[in-house]
Amino acid sequence: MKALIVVDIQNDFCEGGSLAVENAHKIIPVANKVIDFFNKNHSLVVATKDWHPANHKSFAKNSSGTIGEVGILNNLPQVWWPEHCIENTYGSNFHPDLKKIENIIYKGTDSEIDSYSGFFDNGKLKNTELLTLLKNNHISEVFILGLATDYCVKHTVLDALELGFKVNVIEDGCKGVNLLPNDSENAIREMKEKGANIIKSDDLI
Ligand code: VGL
Ligand code: ZN
Repeated sequence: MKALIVVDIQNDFCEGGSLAVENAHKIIPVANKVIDFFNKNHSLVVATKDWHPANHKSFAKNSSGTIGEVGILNNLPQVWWPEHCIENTYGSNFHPDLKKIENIIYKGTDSEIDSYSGFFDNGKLKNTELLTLLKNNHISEVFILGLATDYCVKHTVLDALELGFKVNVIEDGCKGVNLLPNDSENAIREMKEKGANIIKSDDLI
């Protein structure tokens, strides 16, 4: 069985948001088309939400860091981010044009550690409900799109591969942060090298 994983298409990662990804809005019609396709086929659709408490230590201001620079959090390298996706705020809502998704996985809820992957936090200390949901639905193959290519999409894809899923990345359904100009390109290359199929939404539908 196949599932679609829609990663973090939330207001703060879109135009006008506090951690806006360039051209993020361009993936919304792609995401909606693919969501429709999975719904029509009665396949599982699940969305992740980056969901931080206001005191989350990945926020530069909570760790005396500088936005965009790398420090250490919980013994792991940590990019210091602007405040984003604070639980129950406008910024953490899904983009208003995104089709409704019933299954939602929350990540980044522990203030002490960041969580890019939809499966585990960055230290792999705790897991979300995502793997259980996929197992309960007998899923062996996943299709992944969303924001951001170079962080949450990449880490979700790499964990899905390690967990033994067949993984397809819908490239036109992803956009990246690109702190360095080639970050998204490099992320796509790394996902491909580690076994992900890089596809276009038109290949699917
Ligand atoms: C993300 C940076 C910080 C993402 C989340 O969704 O890719 N990036 N938190
Ligand atoms: Zn975050």
